[in-house]
Parts: sequence; C-alpha cells; structure tokens
Amino acid sequence: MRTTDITPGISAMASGPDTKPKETTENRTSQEPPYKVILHNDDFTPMEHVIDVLRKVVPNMSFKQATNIMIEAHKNGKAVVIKCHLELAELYQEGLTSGGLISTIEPD
Ligand code: TYC
Repeated sequence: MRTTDITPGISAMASGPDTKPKETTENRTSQEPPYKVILHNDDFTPMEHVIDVLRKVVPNMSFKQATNIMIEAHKNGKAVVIKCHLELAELYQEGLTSGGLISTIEPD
C-alpha cells in the first residue's frame, strides 16, 4: 500500500531525536534571576528594625525569612536578601537604604 510506504518515514521523523527541544538546560539557566541583593551587617541598627525593613521592602517576605536573613547578616557580615532582575534589585536596594540598611547588588 502506498500510504504505508510513506507513513513510517513521517512518524519516525516526527518523534525522532531531531525534533526534540534543544538545550533545555541552557534555557533554564538563562531564566534564573541574574542579580543578588546583599544585606550588610552594621553595629548599631536594632535587629527588630532590620526585620521590619526587610518585610516592608520585599513583597511576601515572612517574619521567619526576614529573621533568618537578619541573623545571617549579623553573624556572617552579609546575607542574600533576594535574587531578581536588576531593575527590581535597584528598587529593593533603594528601600533598604531608605530604611537605614546597607546593601549591595551583585551578579549571581
Ligand atoms: N548587628 C546589628 C545589631 O547587633 C543587627 C543587624 C543585623 C544590623 C543585620 C544590620 O544587616 C543587619 N543590632
């Protein structure tokens, strides 16, 4: 039959390795947020104030998350607040600075 001569070739092409999406890993990597907002410790800001500012500046940050970030910065000198794109990172840095906290932005 003429169709059976053609169909196997077509179905082999449609499901063969050549039609699989390429470079899935590279695509996923390129969608990662590219910047980190880093909170730096200081010797004078009350811990409660750091937690309050973090929660005001970063949407949906829980009290527990803010506390952990504050403690990490307090102990280690710095802590990652959030990973995001540059425009948002700059917005968050402005908020942290307005709240009296020291922060930097760095590529992830
Ligand atoms: N080290 C401050 C204190 O002892 C608390 C603190 C934590 C300040 C984190 C800033 O990013 C900071 N009161």
